[in-house]
Amino acid sequence: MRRYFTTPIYYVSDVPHLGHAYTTVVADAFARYHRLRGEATRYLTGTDDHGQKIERMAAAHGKSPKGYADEIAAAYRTTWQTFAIANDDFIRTTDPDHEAVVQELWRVWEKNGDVYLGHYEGWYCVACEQYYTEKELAVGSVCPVHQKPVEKIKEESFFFRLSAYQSKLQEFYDRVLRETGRPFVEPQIRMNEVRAFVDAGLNDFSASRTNFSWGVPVPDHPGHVVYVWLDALTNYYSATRREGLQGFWDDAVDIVHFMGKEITRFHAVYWPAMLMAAGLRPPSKIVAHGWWTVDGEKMSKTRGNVVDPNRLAADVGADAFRYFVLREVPLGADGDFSHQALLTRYNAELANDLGNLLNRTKALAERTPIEIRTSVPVADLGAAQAVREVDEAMAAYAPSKALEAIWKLVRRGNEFIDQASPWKKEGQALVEILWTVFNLCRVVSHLVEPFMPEKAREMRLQLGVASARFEWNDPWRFDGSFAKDKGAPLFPRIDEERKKELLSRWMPTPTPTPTLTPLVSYDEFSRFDFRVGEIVAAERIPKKDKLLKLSVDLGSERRQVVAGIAVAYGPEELLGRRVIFLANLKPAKIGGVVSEGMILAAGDPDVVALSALDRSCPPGTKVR
Ligand code: ME8
Repeated sequence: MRRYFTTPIYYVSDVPHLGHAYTTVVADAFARYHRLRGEATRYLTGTDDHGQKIERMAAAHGKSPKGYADEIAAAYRTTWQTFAIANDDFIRTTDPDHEAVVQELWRVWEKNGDVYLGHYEGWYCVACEQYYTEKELAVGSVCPVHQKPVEKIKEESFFFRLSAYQSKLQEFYDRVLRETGRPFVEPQIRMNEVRAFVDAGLNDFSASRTNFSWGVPVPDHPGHVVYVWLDALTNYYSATRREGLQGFWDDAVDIVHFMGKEITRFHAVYWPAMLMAAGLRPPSKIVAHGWWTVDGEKMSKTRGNVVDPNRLAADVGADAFRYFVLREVPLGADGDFSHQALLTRYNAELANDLGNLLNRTKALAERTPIEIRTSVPVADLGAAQAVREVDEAMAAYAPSKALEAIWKLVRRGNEFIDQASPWKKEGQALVEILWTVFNLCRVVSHLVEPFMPEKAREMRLQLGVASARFEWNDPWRFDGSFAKDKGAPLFPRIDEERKKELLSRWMPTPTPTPTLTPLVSYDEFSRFDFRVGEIVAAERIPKKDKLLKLSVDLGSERRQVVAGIAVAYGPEELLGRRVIFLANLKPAKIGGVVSEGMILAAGDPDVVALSALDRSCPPGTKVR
């Protein structure tokens, strides 16, 4: 069967982090696994270049949206190279052929009455690129996801007639379950959520924007750009319209979209409806994985705990990262990324179990001056069983289980060496033992390939079987011979000293609590005029790495302020934030720029968090 795997196309708002690397590694493991089994497989990833968020972010960096998107998209491409991601294509929503397909679908939807013109009024969160109803907002009328102020927007807007697709979607979900025995959305818990959402009745959603222009123009309606999610979701289809792939979407292809659970609804409800409305088949499967926290905390720039996969790759190797994230958390469950756990698994499972198996095998061969070639049938130590278990696990979207099955085989190999005592044997008995452990290593090298492609290749090089063919359904069979030259260890052990060094580099150091300063009277305190201020503009100050120039709205006036927060915050994150502002601080020049006031922030000497209000109140409101 032909297979088509995709990741979300990532926003070009920032460079890739742990979460993006995770999804991309997961999808890569599936694509590589199916290729290994000889199935025709395509794998697509890319970037989501459009939308108001990107437009604003680019402006805050003083760049054009396209120029800014180009830089971040390049960082994505480089990162995927580092992680040996074997994608066949990299799509960007600014690719002209993608834009043309979005417009083509739009025309079909409009002709059939699936998009129509109306008015939209609602609360918009730019960070989510999503409208919220009054009810959905969090305490203080802020975005429930970002806790940032939302914007009230009323605009002429096209709508997508999602309401017409309720029963079609319900029937579709039922059909997938009936025909495949598995839910359309995996894991089941996410299917249940989607089903409940659809069963509750679907509303038409806003399908175009008029308040900004960074998007695909709506055909024949100047001033409207296509809603960024309609544009983005279409990527999976538009990529199959590229040269040589005509008809790909119509074929009996297994189309599987991987993503984080937070965007399941877009993929499991909007996307199939969009396709149905265009007379195209829906995808086969949505796989929604869980959410990573880091050392028990939400990952955020403000906390300074965003995990940079490139740094980990440089320190312990890209394949060790791939192995860890795939093995540590069952796909679908939320997970905590613990740096300590990464090192523990590295030493126990990669250096010890797998690395040692190969080292011992090579050492045995070195001490034994015979050619390791045999046609004598010897027991496969469970290799065929491991292959079956990997198949079952991958069919159930459980890569962590596949790795467990492979590790059972690796440990069996180590036990076999212990029990067979090759150092006491000679002649044919010795050849058989050696052949068995070599062959086991060879099988393992193929089984780990989807998960650790570079180390798998290195293993085969060291075994002298780099170009040997592997029969997935007859894994133990091998007619060639093995090489005996000893290579470098696959996974050098990380000793205590290095462990400490790595952990101190990876984990942000907590700031010590300063001792409290002497008491002040209320009179002294009341001389400070604190106000609610809204940050309405933010930019970097050339050659001053720590400083940002802000414009703060105090209701009756605007102030220019220089704030030493550039290490913790990028300018784009600050727009629209309401902070506590000291309004009667004497103006002073900071970094050569006049500053008229001060925003309050936590952290000394380095800022770690900005002050905030837990409910929305207008700029200028007195704070006491
Ligand atoms: O949502 N844990 O892009 P995005 C696990 N452009 N996965 C995480 C994660 C975390 N903490 N953080 C991010 C978008 N991810 C849209 C998608 S698709 C047509 C458009 C991963 O840059 C996860 O895959 O915000 C999540 O779904 C994705 O990054 C969101 O990436």
